[in-house]
Amino acid sequence: MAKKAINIGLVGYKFMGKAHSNAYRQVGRFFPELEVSPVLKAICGRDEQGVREAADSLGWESYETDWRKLIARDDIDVIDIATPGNSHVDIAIEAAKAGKHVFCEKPIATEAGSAKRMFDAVNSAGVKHAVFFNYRKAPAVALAKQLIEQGVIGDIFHWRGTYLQDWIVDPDFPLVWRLRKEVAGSGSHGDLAAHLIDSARYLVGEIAQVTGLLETFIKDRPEMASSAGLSGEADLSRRGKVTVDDQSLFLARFESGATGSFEATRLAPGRKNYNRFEINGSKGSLVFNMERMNELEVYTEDNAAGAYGFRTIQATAGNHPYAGHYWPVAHIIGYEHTFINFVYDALHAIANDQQPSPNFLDGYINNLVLDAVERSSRSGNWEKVQ
Ligand code: SOE
Repeated sequence: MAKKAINIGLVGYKFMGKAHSNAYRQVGRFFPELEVSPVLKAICGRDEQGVREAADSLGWESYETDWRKLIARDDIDVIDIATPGNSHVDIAIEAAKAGKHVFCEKPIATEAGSAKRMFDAVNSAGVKHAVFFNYRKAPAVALAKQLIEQGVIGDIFHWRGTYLQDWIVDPDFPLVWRLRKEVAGSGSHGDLAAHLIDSARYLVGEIAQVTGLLETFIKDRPEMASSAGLSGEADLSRRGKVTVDDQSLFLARFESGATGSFEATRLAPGRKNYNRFEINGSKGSLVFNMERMNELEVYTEDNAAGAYGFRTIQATAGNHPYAGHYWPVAHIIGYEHTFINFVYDALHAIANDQQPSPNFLDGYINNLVLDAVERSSRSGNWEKVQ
């Protein structure tokens, strides 16, 4: 019997637009049990030539150059927001008012006030909503969650998260949108520490208070001549002030009593997408590193005497989350599969009239933590996560 179609309208066609498009195209092939069939109905972007080429290359039936027109179409069921951060709130609120389900890239907003308005809008419209904290959907991270829930590492003492990149260590790398506060809201903080906060909330629990700093080391950069995603062509004749952090560094107390350290930076030469966490508990430890995304390192005290040490689990077997949908054990999967897994979970939830997870409440709490750290970086004090 033909599956019910669910028509997607995607706003944004660059890096995340490409990752999301691939996920909608592939999800039915790897998750045949998904009750609905996503249709790549329309992709939207301001630059007509760019979005037309994207529609062709990414497999969309049509394209729009105005997101309001996309939202007004009655052949769209889900609006997926994959644009820079400052545009999320207006698109999400209009989409919710039009009765569309709303998916949105992380962080959902540039500050918690807008995130709250987005959460209220989807709630009052009674639509489903999801935020693309995709690392929860890596098999090794979902396995870590299962092991913690089974009590394998006991009660958690410490969370230690680091998200290190190095793509702007060149002082002549231009002021792309991720480096402009009015567009991105913050630098490494909202872009990378947001992921650490989400993983910590998913695996350890809610964060009660934080103290930290945001630092900008390279204070000015060339203006942009042209840009796409993480790359950008510099106009070396014009330099502008950098308005976002290069590094975010903070401590946290969890409501559980556990403590945490978080570091995000884009100035760590050699670290390309080093999203790593270590969790220490009363009976063992877990380590994940996105640069080795199929592996989970597990240490438990019950190793045979003398044979102690971290074990490296290949989270690619049929009994590991998501992994059985792809290839035989140890044939490994990649970054794009975290988005396919995400889209499966979100559309499966909608098909069963459930809220996806993570959703705009997770997005709102994430922005509350981000804002608390920003307050602390100004006050020098511990700040509560309101
Ligand atoms: C750039 O820092 C980036 O693409 C982030 O924006 C993504 O959220 C992260 O998953 C990979 O790095």
